Amino acid sequence: MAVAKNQHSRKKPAANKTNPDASLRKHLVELLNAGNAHVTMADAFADFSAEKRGAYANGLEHTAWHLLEHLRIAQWDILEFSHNPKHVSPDFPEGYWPKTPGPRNDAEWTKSVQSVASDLRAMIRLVTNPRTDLFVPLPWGDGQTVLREALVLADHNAYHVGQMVDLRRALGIWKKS
Ligand code: NI
Repeated sequence: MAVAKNQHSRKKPAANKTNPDASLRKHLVELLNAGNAHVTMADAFADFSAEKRGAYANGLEHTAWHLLEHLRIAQWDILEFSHNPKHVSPDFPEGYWPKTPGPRNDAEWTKSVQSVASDLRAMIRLVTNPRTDLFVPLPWGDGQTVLREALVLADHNAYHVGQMVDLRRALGIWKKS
Protein backbone atom coordinates (compact mmCIF):
# COMPACT_ATOMS: atom_id res chain seq x y z
CA MET A 1 0.00 0.00 0.00
CA ALA A 2 2.66 2.45 1.05
CA VAL A 3 4.72 1.61 -2.01
CA ALA A 4 1.78 2.19 -4.32
CA LYS A 5 1.10 5.49 -2.68
CA ASN A 6 4.70 6.58 -2.96
CA GLN A 7 4.78 5.92 -6.67
CA HIS A 8 2.34 8.74 -7.12
CA SER A 9 3.76 11.07 -4.54
CA ARG A 10 5.79 14.05 -5.63
CA LYS A 11 9.44 14.46 -4.99
CA LYS A 12 10.21 15.07 -1.31
CA PRO A 13 10.88 18.73 -0.51
CA ALA A 14 14.54 19.61 -0.06
CA ALA A 15 15.72 19.49 3.53
CA ASN A 16 16.41 23.22 3.61
CA LYS A 17 13.01 24.18 2.21
CA THR A 18 11.28 26.92 4.21
CA ASN A 19 9.05 25.61 6.97
CA PRO A 20 5.85 27.71 6.71
CA ASP A 21 4.90 27.07 10.33
CA ALA A 22 8.27 28.21 11.72
CA SER A 23 8.28 31.13 9.33
CA LEU A 24 4.84 32.29 10.47
CA ARG A 25 5.85 32.02 14.15
CA LYS A 26 8.98 34.09 13.45
CA HIS A 27 6.95 36.82 11.75
CA LEU A 28 4.48 36.90 14.64
CA VAL A 29 7.29 37.35 17.17
CA GLU A 30 8.72 40.21 15.13
CA LEU A 31 5.27 41.78 14.93
CA LEU A 32 4.70 41.42 18.69
CA ASN A 33 8.12 42.89 19.44
CA ALA A 34 7.34 45.77 17.05
CA GLY A 35 11.02 46.62 16.98
CA ASN A 36 11.46 46.45 13.22
CA ALA A 37 9.00 49.14 12.32
CA HIS A 38 8.48 51.42 15.29
CA VAL A 39 8.79 52.15 18.98
CA THR A 40 8.35 49.19 21.33
CA MET A 41 6.08 49.18 24.38
CA ALA A 42 9.14 49.23 26.62
CA ASP A 43 10.47 52.34 24.82
CA ALA A 44 7.11 54.08 25.05
CA PHE A 45 7.04 53.93 28.85
CA ALA A 46 10.76 54.13 29.58
CA ASP A 47 12.09 56.97 31.79
CA PHE A 48 8.64 58.47 32.26
CA SER A 49 8.86 61.34 34.74
CA ALA A 50 6.74 60.53 37.79
CA GLU A 51 4.97 63.90 37.88
CA LYS A 52 3.69 63.50 34.29
CA ARG A 53 2.23 59.98 34.61
CA GLY A 54 -1.25 61.27 35.38
CA ALA A 55 -1.06 64.44 33.28
CA TYR A 56 -3.44 65.32 30.44
CA ALA A 57 -2.10 66.99 27.30
CA ASN A 58 -4.12 69.51 25.32
CA GLY A 59 -6.59 67.81 23.00
CA LEU A 60 -5.67 64.26 23.99
CA GLU A 61 -8.11 61.99 25.77
CA HIS A 62 -5.80 59.81 27.86
CA THR A 63 -3.02 60.12 30.39
CA ALA A 64 0.01 57.83 30.31
CA TRP A 65 -1.41 55.84 33.21
CA HIS A 66 -4.64 55.31 31.27
CA LEU A 67 -2.71 54.03 28.28
CA LEU A 68 -0.30 51.89 30.29
CA GLU A 69 -3.02 50.22 32.32
CA HIS A 70 -5.24 49.78 29.27
CA LEU A 71 -2.40 48.06 27.41
CA ARG A 72 -1.64 45.87 30.42
CA ILE A 73 -5.24 44.79 31.03
CA ALA A 74 -6.05 44.15 27.37
CA GLN A 75 -2.84 42.21 26.81
CA TRP A 76 -3.37 40.13 29.96
CA ASP A 77 -6.93 39.40 28.80
CA ILE A 78 -5.75 38.29 25.34
CA LEU A 79 -2.93 36.17 26.80
CA GLU A 80 -5.19 34.45 29.31
CA PHE A 81 -7.94 33.89 26.77
CA SER A 82 -5.36 32.31 24.44
CA HIS A 83 -4.39 29.53 26.85
CA ASN A 84 -6.67 29.42 29.87
CA PRO A 85 -10.14 27.83 29.42
CA LYS A 86 -11.25 29.23 32.79
CA HIS A 87 -10.33 32.83 32.05
CA VAL A 88 -13.08 35.39 32.63
CA SER A 89 -12.66 38.70 30.77
CA PRO A 90 -13.28 42.02 32.53
CA ASP A 91 -16.46 43.96 31.80
CA PHE A 92 -16.13 45.94 28.59
CA PRO A 93 -15.20 48.73 28.37
CA GLU A 94 -14.90 49.93 31.99
CA GLY A 95 -12.88 46.91 33.14
CA TYR A 96 -10.17 47.70 30.58
CA TRP A 97 -9.29 51.14 31.94
CA PRO A 98 -7.94 52.36 35.29
CA LYS A 99 -10.24 54.29 37.60
CA THR A 100 -7.85 57.20 38.14
CA PRO A 101 -5.78 59.37 35.74
CA GLY A 102 -2.55 58.60 37.58
CA PRO A 103 -0.96 55.77 39.58
CA ARG A 104 -1.09 55.89 43.39
CA ASN A 105 2.68 55.73 43.64
CA ASP A 106 5.88 54.78 41.90
CA ALA A 107 5.51 51.10 42.83
CA GLU A 108 2.13 50.84 41.10
CA TRP A 109 3.54 52.33 37.90
CA THR A 110 6.62 50.07 37.97
CA LYS A 111 4.52 46.97 38.60
CA SER A 112 2.31 47.77 35.62
CA VAL A 113 5.32 48.36 33.33
CA GLN A 114 6.81 45.03 34.45
CA SER A 115 3.53 43.17 33.88
CA VAL A 116 3.29 44.57 30.37
CA ALA A 117 6.78 43.23 29.62
CA SER A 118 6.32 39.81 31.22
CA ASP A 119 2.90 39.19 29.67
CA LEU A 120 4.30 40.08 26.25
CA ARG A 121 7.11 37.55 26.81
CA ALA A 122 4.51 34.95 27.83
CA MET A 123 2.51 35.54 24.65
CA ILE A 124 5.68 35.20 22.60
CA ARG A 125 6.49 31.91 24.37
CA LEU A 126 2.99 30.65 23.56
CA VAL A 127 3.30 31.63 19.90
CA THR A 128 6.77 30.11 19.52
CA ASN A 129 5.94 26.84 21.28
CA PRO A 130 5.71 24.24 18.49
CA ARG A 131 3.00 22.48 20.50
CA THR A 132 0.76 25.54 20.18
CA ASP A 133 -1.56 25.06 17.22
CA LEU A 134 -1.95 28.52 15.73
CA PHE A 135 -4.93 27.61 13.58
CA VAL A 136 -7.28 25.46 15.63
CA PRO A 137 -10.24 27.37 17.09
CA LEU A 138 -9.92 27.62 20.87
CA PRO A 139 -12.50 25.21 22.34
CA TRP A 140 -13.69 27.86 24.82
CA GLY A 141 -14.05 30.61 22.23
CA ASP A 142 -16.34 31.16 19.29
CA GLY A 143 -13.93 30.80 16.41
CA GLN A 144 -10.84 32.61 17.75
CA THR A 145 -7.44 31.02 17.20
CA VAL A 146 -4.07 31.76 18.80
CA LEU A 147 -3.02 33.25 15.46
CA ARG A 148 -5.97 35.64 15.58
CA GLU A 149 -5.25 36.57 19.20
CA ALA A 150 -1.57 37.27 18.44
CA LEU A 151 -2.54 39.51 15.53
CA VAL A 152 -5.18 41.34 17.58
CA LEU A 153 -2.64 41.88 20.37
CA ALA A 154 0.05 43.25 18.06
CA ASP A 155 -2.47 45.57 16.42
CA HIS A 156 -3.87 46.80 19.72
CA ASN A 157 -0.43 47.35 21.24
CA ALA A 158 0.79 49.28 18.18
CA TYR A 159 -2.28 51.53 18.22
CA HIS A 160 -1.87 52.58 21.84
CA VAL A 161 1.93 52.81 21.68
CA GLY A 162 1.40 55.34 18.88
CA GLN A 163 -0.95 57.31 21.14
CA MET A 164 1.64 57.14 23.89
CA VAL A 165 4.36 58.64 21.69
CA ASP A 166 2.03 61.48 20.68
CA LEU A 167 1.17 62.08 24.34
CA ARG A 168 4.84 62.22 25.29
CA ARG A 169 5.55 64.66 22.46
CA ALA A 170 2.63 66.84 23.59
CA LEU A 171 3.90 66.76 27.17
CA GLY A 172 7.39 67.64 25.98
CA ILE A 173 8.97 64.45 27.31
CA TRP A 174 9.73 62.45 24.16
CA LYS A 175 13.43 62.22 23.54
CA LYS A 176 13.28 61.18 19.90
CA SER A 177 12.42 63.44 17.01
NI1 NI B 1 -7.71 49.84 23.16
